[in-house]
Amino acid sequence: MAMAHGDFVDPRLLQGRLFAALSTMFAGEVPLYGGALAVNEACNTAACRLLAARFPGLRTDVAPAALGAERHGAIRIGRPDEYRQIGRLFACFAMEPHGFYDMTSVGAKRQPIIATAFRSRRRPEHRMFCSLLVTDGFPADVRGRIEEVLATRDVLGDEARRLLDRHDRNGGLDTDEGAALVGECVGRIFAWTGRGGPHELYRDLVAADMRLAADIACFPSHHLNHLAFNSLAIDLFTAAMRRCLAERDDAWFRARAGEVLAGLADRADAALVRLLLPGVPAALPAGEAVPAAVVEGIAADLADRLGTEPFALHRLPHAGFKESTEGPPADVPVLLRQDSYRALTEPVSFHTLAGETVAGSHTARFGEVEQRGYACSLQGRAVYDDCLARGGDALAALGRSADELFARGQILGRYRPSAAGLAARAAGAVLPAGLDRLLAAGHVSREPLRYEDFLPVSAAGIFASNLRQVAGSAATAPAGARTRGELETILGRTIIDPVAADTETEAASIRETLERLGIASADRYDHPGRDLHAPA
Ligand code: OOG
Ligand code: NI
Repeated sequence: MAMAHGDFVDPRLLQGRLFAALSTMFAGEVPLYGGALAVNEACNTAACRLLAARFPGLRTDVAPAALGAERHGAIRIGRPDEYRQIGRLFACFAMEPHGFYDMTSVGAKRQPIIATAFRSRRRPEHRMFCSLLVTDGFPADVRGRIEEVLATRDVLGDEARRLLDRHDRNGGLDTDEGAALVGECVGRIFAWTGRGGPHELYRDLVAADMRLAADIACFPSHHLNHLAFNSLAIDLFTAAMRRCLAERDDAWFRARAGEVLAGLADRADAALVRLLLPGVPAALPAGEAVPAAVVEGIAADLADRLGTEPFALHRLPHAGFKESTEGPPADVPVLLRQDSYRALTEPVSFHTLAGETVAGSHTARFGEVEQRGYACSLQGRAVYDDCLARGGDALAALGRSADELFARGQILGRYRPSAAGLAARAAGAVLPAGLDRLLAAGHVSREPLRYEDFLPVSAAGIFASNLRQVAGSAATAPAGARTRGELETILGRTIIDPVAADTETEAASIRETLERLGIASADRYDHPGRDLHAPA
């Protein structure tokens, strides 16, 4: 669509173009990424067939974002001023910093970085997790060498700098400028160059188990280290990847796929279907038990498909699949679950300080998949974090379904007056006070919010697994707690607190619901999650 000069291109449109271009770029750089994407599509299709069998008549073709285009990437940055520029860059794509992640203090798998993730506030189908190296726990000489190398590079380049200035001056970019900026992103800023150096520093950092610092300081771009996509059934994807990478055989996969799909059929209530397929209508067709033969048929069709040549991913360079899935277990549908194939060892042409070329390799870029769950309330999140800290066995304290999680005050939701509630109000009926009673009487409905952010402990697990780095070594010792304020100063703007934002979304929806039902005392509602210690 042509635009008159001076008209701005919609930054959300530009965001879609950026991530489509990044996906094409990454598939070109890493063949295994394209292969894994195809595996994910096959698995999501099987999950949709299962859901359509569970709710006959359900249309599963209404949520293209959930089914295919949702992505998050990650980059790692060396200098604070680079980090600030990247914040300005993502603002051109309507992506704002959400959440502060201090990875210097996440226990055994800690890493010397702090981070935020850029995304849109509403409909955040694209995200970029941006890490900043913090070197103050490093030995002074190492730190000096890293800073010296970082000081000389120019990742952004003149053209992107010019476009950012124009964006900030004019309040937007026109179509050509937007296309040019996307071109700089995939052609330069986030691209893998296959070049690195100085080799002396790289060698010493890797020898000192400081691979993350090497990945940042010894390469000329903020190269995308992974681009994760969205799974509707992550255990199915994981099993499929093990099969396609020839870690497991066809018979194993058939049995495992049947098991995963049967579990999904058991757990798929209306809230879960709407979580997985955000576009489907709120009123679902009546559910039916899915016969075992149907589940087996779907699993068999998927297995047949994965047995064909395009899915023979073991023929591509790869380093196997990660040993365990990060996040809550399969039957606790909160926050997010993530898994990945391990980082590939890729050839790099290093330069030395004397300007010679040395052939070497680097192991950092990997492939990730994720499945998102419900957004936790502060209380729910505290239960989850507590479980992690204690080794995970207390997860029984978290509900297994949206109803259970709401009843325990562990997730957040969006409330609406129902048609029946509005009709009762119009007829002059006196409605019961209290959300619980309004919900029970069918005057109000609610739907869980989706978790749209990241988990520091999971992220640390992903880092550690892919860098093959036994973190927590002296080299990465934290130099004291880091703060969100520190990163906000670097960015020159505030970082949105996602839990606070979701909590406010819930509160606002409750206020509006009560108002529309003519219940005035909006500030005195009995919030269903107020009593933390309510029995399950
Ligand atoms: C980022 C790791 C964080 C996630 O999904 O938690 C992340 C990195 O490895 O640079 O992407
Ligand atoms: Ni990730």
